This record gives sequence, structure tokens and C-alpha cells, in this order.
Amino acid sequence: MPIDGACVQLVFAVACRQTCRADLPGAFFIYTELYLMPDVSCGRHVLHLDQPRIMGILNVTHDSFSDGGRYVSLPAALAHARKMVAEGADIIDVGGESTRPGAREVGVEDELRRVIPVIEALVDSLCVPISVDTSKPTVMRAAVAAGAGLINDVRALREPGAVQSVAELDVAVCLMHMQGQPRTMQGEPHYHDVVAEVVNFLRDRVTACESVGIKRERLLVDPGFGFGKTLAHNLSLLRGLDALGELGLPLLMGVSNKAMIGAILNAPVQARLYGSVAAAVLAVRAGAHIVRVHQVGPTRDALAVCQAMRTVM
Ligand code: 7PJ
Repeated sequence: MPIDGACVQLVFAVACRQTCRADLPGAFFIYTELYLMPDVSCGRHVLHLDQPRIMGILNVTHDSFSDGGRYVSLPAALAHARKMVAEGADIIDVGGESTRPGAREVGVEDELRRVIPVIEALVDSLCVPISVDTSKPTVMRAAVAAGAGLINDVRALREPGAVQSVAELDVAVCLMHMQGQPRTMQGEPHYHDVVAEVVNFLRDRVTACESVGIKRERLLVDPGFGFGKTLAHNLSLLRGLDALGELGLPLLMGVSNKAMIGAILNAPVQARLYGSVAAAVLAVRAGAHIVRVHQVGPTRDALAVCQAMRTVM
């Protein structure tokens, strides 16, 4: 990673206060609040992790909990993606399978029909990397052929053939933790130590990827807020998020408009913006590199304040 003068100063200043992870390959890793990560190569784009990045959510599903059905038509999807990029999105995440609790599974043909035309159009018209939120190897391959630069898999490449398919592709991958399956995961989630179990799961998935030749440089990790977790589990994870730093990989997280925000605020989906922004700020302070959100503009402003505070000497 190229490190310019200001960056070196910053690294030095933070290293004076915190632990420098010189044992991890590729870059300086600063162990708490600020982790400098190497750039992530996302197909034809490079994602620089020198500041917190925003992944804008584009659901092209009929039944997503937050915006189900709003962006199913191609013009509506394109207009919303353009708006998110204008507001500061660094990646657009296109999803054709709703994974909200209780959601039905979507067939591969339906998912392809939903996401591929949108990805093709976005790749042609936007200047940011496009990610595909899928667990299906067929959709992963088609999405990458259409120009997607990142695979975002809530099942962490555990579907049959997924890890092998990704080994043959040359894009980044986000591995997310989930206990159970979307249809049943909120039934009775159970952990002895949620933070340790999530870290161990993600470490095992990283090992599974490396064993088929997927290089660490391509990997991101995500603790999977709301995926087989109670409110108490989610809050423990948010409080213990810095523990995921020991994996030495870029950390993505998503809490935007989720039930945990609704439960804290006793608010419906349309009234969860401020709570979602607060959680994004807390996550970035705890070491998250990328936040996955619905409302990009407000998140961008909040993260700009975080970043300004970090870079003052
Ligand atoms: C997440 C996701 C998340 C990652 C969804 C929703 C539910 N991918 N896909 N992390 N959540 N990486 O849109 O809120 O938390 S689907």
C-alpha cells in the first residue's frame, strides 16, 4: 500500500498510543480504533480503506424488510443507485434474495433475472465497484461476468460449490457470520460467547477459502448483525467489535434499519435512520472499515465527523 507523508505521521501518532500489528502481512495494522488496511481489489476497481467506506444497499427484491419492491424495475434501481453514489456511496450492493427473518428462498433463475440486468446497467454507468449479495455459485459467476467486483455472501461461501466457484473468480469476497438459515434463524439463537464464536467461525471460513487458493487479500469479514442473534447478542457484538480486528481483515458491518435498531427505539422501519447512523458511527469507532446502509447521505456526514476527529494530530 502506498503510504504518503501525512499517512506516515498519522500512523506514527496512533502507533504511539496503540499496538502496532507488525506481525500481520501487507501493511501497518494498528490494533484498536484505526486499522490501516491494504487496498481491496474489486475487479476493475480498487477500494481504498484509508477512510471509512459506505456500501449502499440496492434491494431488487419484492419482499425486503426495509425497501421491498421499490427498486424492482430497472429505471428505479438505476436512479436509486445513482442517488446513493451522488450522496457518497463507495460501493453498491445489489441483492435479489431477501434474507430477512422468515423470508422464503428464491430460485436461481429468479435471482439471475432480478440481479444481472441491474448489475450490467450499473457497471456501465457508475464509477464505483458493484457487489452482489448472493450465496448461489451460479449467481456469483454470472454477476462477476456482468462486471461485479465483490461477492457479498451472508452464508460465507458455505453453499455447495460456492468456495470452489469463487476460487476461479478474481474478485473480493465478504464472508458473513450467520447462525442457522434466514427462514428460522431468529427462532432461538444461542451462544456461550457470541463474540468468540463469531470470530472462530470467520477464522474457519477464512481457512476454508485459503485452502482452495483464495488469497487473504481478497477477503473481508462481517459479524452478521441480526442473522441468528438476539438484541443482546447484537449489542454484545457491537461492544466487542474490535475483537474481530484479530482476524487482520477488512471489517464490513450492516445494522441499517434492522430490527435491533427498531427494538431499541421501539420504532418502525421508516423511523430508524438516526439509530442506524449512531450504530454506524459506533461500529467505525470500534474498527469497521465499511458500513452497509440504506440512507447514504446522513451516514456519510456522520462518518466525515468521525474521520475528521481521527485525523487531527
Ligand atoms: C447484511 C448483508 C449484513 C452483509 C443483508 C438487510 C438484510 N450483507 N445482507 N452484512 N444484511 N455483508 O439488508 O438489512 O449485515 S440483508
